[in-house]
Amino acid sequence: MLTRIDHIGIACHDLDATVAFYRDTYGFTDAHVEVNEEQGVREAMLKINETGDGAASYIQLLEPIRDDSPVAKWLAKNGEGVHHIAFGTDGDVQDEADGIAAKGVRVLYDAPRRGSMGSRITFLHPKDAHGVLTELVQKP
Ligand code: MC0
Repeated sequence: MLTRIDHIGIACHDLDATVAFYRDTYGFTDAHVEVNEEQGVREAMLKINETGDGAASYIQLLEPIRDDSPVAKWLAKNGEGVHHIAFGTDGDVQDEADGIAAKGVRVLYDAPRRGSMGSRITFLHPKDAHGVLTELVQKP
């Protein structure tokens, strides 16, 4: 079952400056930063709150590290802003994806890939989700 908004992904040109904006403007200070080579990003997860299932919600800031990465491509076309929404599942993310695929939505990966903080992730095609790139997340 999808139980929460795990994170909102926001594309940015300068990760450090954008983290500073979220820290100074909103007071979000709990930041986890990592590089995801496969996805072509350096990213920061800013924790917002704990949720009832013991997980949390995050703002995810994404800076491309390669010109051919999805985020670089998206930034070149749209500029900075909301890139995707991610729903968290309390079960197996592949089972969740299979159930959604059975409803006619394209799942972008054959098998889950590594996401932030050791999570297992997959994506749904934005053209099948009313224009929203949608990620499914299973916490480790
Ligand atoms: C592209 N489109 C989007 C979009 N990206 N629409 C809404 N939101 C987005 N983020 C639209 C384009 O405007 C275009 O529409 C159509 O989809 C095809 O886009 P494209 O520019 O030709 O790009 P493609 O087809 O090469 O790739 C799009 C696709 C790709 C969604 C398949 O971006 C992808 O594989 N994304 C999943 C991986 C990803 O985004 N990784 C970065 C976050 P028109 O109407 O112009 O044809 S990594 C992450 O988030 C990890 C670290 C984590 O959470 O742990």
